[in-house]
Amino acid sequence: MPAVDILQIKKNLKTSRFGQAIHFEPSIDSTNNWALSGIDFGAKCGEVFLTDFQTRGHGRQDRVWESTKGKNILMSLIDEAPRDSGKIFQLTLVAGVAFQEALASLFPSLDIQLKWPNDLLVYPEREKQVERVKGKKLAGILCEKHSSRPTAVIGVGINVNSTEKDFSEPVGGLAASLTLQIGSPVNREEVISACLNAYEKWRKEYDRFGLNPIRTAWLEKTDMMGKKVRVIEGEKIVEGTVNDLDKDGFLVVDGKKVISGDVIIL
Ligand code: BT5
Repeated sequence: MPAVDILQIKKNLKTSRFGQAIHFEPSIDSTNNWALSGIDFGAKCGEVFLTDFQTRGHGRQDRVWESTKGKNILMSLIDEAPRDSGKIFQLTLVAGVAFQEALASLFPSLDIQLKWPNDLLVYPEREKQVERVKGKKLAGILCEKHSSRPTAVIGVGINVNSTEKDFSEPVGGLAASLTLQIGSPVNREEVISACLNAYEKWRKEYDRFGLNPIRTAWLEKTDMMGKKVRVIEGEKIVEGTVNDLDKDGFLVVDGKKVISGDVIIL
């Protein structure tokens, strides 16, 4: 696969901010780490960090994010952190809504749904379903705050051209890629431009009106509501039914707010 083509990404950008500066390295430890340290060297909001391969790509709690060289999207954006540091997590929801919208508009045949707090899942086409099957993880978002500045980094890993043999044993059964769903190779640059365009649009919406419109869009792009789930928050494991996404962006399960953790749809 050729390296990601920055000029091709820029050709389709409609943003005034996100992606106006794009940095690319063929290999890096993690684009989130790279963007966070870039801030120390003067990198500004809107700058984008892309790579073809990560040696220490990570998810939450330092879990490994795997990706075969040159096949997928590994991208981090620098953004202003909300003034209230407790709300940084809300940027994960902004990004989720934006990236779901971008992917759903490029690939209208796919059923792509948000899973709280940071996943995009893809389900087999509805028509083909005999009974409800589990969604597979197409993308994961990791939002991290800079240690001393009011700046955040939004990282996203999107499985674009990975095939089944590219995934490791435990991840393979739970992961999906665009090419596996569509059945043909997918242009990464087009997906990146669409994601940046959508992120800028939804970020402006969040700036103007707060979480409310994001919450409404998020609820339209998820099928978690009413589902039975298992929530794992550290040592605590509870099962219940998802009732809502509350006004602050927390999941509500059996009337109780879930602040963080892993949610398994049962
Ligand atoms: C996430 O974490 O889903 C956030 C992943 C963010 C990755 C991006 S890549 C660019 C940027 N730079 C970084 O270093 N990170 C960001 P979490 O919810 O903790 O999920 C992690 C779990 O997803 C792992 O423990 C695996 O089970 C699974 N996983 C790992 N690689 C995967 C893949 N390629 N596709 C689907 N699932 C995967």
